[in-house]
This record gives sequence, C-alpha cells and structure tokens, in this order.
Amino acid sequence: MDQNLNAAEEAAGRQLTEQGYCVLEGLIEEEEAAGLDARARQLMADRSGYVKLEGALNPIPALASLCIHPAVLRLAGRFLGAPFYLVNNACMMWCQPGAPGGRLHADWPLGDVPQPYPLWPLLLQTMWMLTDFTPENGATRLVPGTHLSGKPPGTPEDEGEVPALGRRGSVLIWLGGVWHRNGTNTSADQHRMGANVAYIPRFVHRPELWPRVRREIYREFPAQLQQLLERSVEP
Ligand SMILES: O=C(O)CCC(=O)C(=O)O
Repeated sequence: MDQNLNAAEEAAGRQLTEQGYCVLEGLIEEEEAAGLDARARQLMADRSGYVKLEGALNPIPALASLCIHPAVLRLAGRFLGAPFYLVNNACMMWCQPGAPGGRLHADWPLGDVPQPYPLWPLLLQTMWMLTDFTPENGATRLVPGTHLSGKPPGTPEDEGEVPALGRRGSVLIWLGGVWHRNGTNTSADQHRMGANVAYIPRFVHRPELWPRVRREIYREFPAQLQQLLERSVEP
C-alpha cells in the first residue's frame, strides 16, 4: 500500500494531532452506505433508543471494504506505527429518534492506565457515517484538544463540545483520548447510523474482551484484512 498521505489526508492528520479528531468527506458511495445502514437496521429492528450491534463483521461481512479503506489505513499507520491491528471486530451504533445522548468519555484502554494518560494514541477510532450526521440526529460530539489533557472528562462535561457533522459516506476519525459521546437525537423521524471500526498499535492486546470474527467469514476476507484481524479471529 502507498504510505504517502495525499493533501486532504495530511490536513486530516494535522487536525487529528491538534484537535484529536477529523472528518474525511465522501470516502464511500452514498448507495453503499445506505445499503449497510438498511442491513444494520434490519438486524436491530427489535430494539429501540441508542443501540449497538457488536461483532458486526459476522452478520455484515460487506463492512470489510470500510475496514481496509486506504485513506484510513494510511492515517492509522501514521498514528499507530506498523504493524497495527483491528480491535473489537466492528460495531454498528444506531441512534434512533428520541434516543438520549451518551456520557462523555475517553476510550479504552485509557481507563486501565495511570494518569496522566500518555499523549501517543493507544486507539484510533473511526465512525463511518452510514446516514448524514447532523446536530439533530445524534451526531458524535467531541471536545477538541482534550486528547492532550492526559485525563478523563470532569464536570461540567459538555464544555466546548462540538458535533462531528458529515454527509452519508464520510468517516469521522478520532484518537481514543479525545473526550466524546453520542449526541441526543432530538429529531422526530431522522435516525443516525454509524459503523465503528477501531485500530490498535501492536503493544495493546486484550482479545479476550472482543467478539471474534468467525473463521468461515475470515477465510473469505482479503489478505490485508486477515492481517488486521489476526488478533480478532476465532481460534
Ligand atoms: O455513537 C457515538 O456517536 C459515540 C460512540 C462512542 O462514544 C464510542 O464508540 O466510544
């Protein structure tokens, strides 16, 4: 894979360094995003509010192309070093009309390490926008620059929060240390669907916590994704 970042990715990398998050617009076709959104809603149809589908690569193997999108992998390589791995399979995050906002937090594994937290990333997160992300439908909210604070959020928790907005087919990327949460869905009829795919550097390793990818699904994935999933596949 070409390791060189293009101009948009360089700008995204600077924003990640300074603000802890960035949005890359239009990385996949809207039709592809809409298809994944529809499939995820079908699988969670009996649940309401803010709901998650863990281990999503098993029922939705078509998420594979998101997991190995070259722009994301180039940025992950820049921030995590090589080799890096996919953590926790993939997780669909569905914010239905009326769903409450989440609690502001920094991501695992920071809760397991002493403060001040290290400034280098232990986790690089992505949220693929399978619908538009708007201020009304529960777009992820982040507090810029807090990945440099070395600590988890205190109170008041929403100080300086901004919503990460984008069109369906875009991707939000954040470093695990930046404080964030899902927004409240204040709309009457607009849902928000995200596909969360995360990457770890090689020195972070807790596969017993992760929903594994089934062998028969793993076997069909491209070699590049198989390498990324080495730590997340069934024994
Ligand atoms: O669903 C969201 O927007 C936020 C997800 C989140 O907080 C997380 O994955 O840590």
